[in-house]
Amino acid sequence: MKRAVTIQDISCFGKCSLTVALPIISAMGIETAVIPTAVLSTHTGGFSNYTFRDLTGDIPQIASHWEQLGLGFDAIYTGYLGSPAQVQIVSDFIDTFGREDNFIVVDPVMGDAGKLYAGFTDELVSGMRRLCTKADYVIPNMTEAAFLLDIPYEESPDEEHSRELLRSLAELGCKRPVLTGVRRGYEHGAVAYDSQSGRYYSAYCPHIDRRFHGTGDIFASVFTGAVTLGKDLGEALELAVRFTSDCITATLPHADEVWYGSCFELCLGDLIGYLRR
Ligand code: PXL
Repeated sequence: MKRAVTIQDISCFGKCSLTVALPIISAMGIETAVIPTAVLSTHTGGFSNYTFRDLTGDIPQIASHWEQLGLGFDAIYTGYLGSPAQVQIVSDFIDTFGREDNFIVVDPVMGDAGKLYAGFTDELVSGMRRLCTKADYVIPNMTEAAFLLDIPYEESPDEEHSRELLRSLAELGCKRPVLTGVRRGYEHGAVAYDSQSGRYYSAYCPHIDRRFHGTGDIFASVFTGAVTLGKDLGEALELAVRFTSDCITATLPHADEVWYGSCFELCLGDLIGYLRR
């Protein structure tokens, strides 16, 4: 059985980060270990007065216990990290547990719609930029790509411009950047670039003009699961775009009630079905 570890926060209410990654990667038939980086009462998008318990100090202790146990992982997937110090500790974790035959996925979770999430600073952006150079796959949205590249945010670039962004991300040291939120006419999707082979990949689905919280985490979780199962970059991209689109579609009838996340639970059966085909 394949084994992944995902390192990100638990938002106790509001579906994102670990409460999305753990069920999705597990449903894909992969043993999923977790390192919670912080416990929040809710995610930070649209809520105020949320609690935030920082667990940075626990990460090296968990890592050292796992080292004593001789544990290894086929994939290491990092998401929302709450402080520059935490980014550094996660980077150390990658140094310890990264191997020739496993791979690292960094989702540089920092913002959306052109803005950084609450509490995020330039220092965190610089830390994330360094972390990305350790990854085999980096999965920014357009906002995160703009901050990583230090260029103005552009909402939905076309495929040609998004290829330029991919090449710039590769120049920063991201081996295989995957960019989400790309438009092609009435379609919406993601593009990717393998800087070693020089090949580009893209996958699209019909555009739905609604945003739901946590869809980036859904995309990154499915993508990570797919590459952990041995799918190639193109197949992983297709599956992640398709499942994220399924989740958005399933959420539309409930859109007014569920501004805190998308109804991915309704689609997990289909995800398992896609993998059996
Ligand atoms: O979905 C990304 C995310 C993860 N974790 C926390 C967040 C967000 C986005 O707002 O606030 C705590």
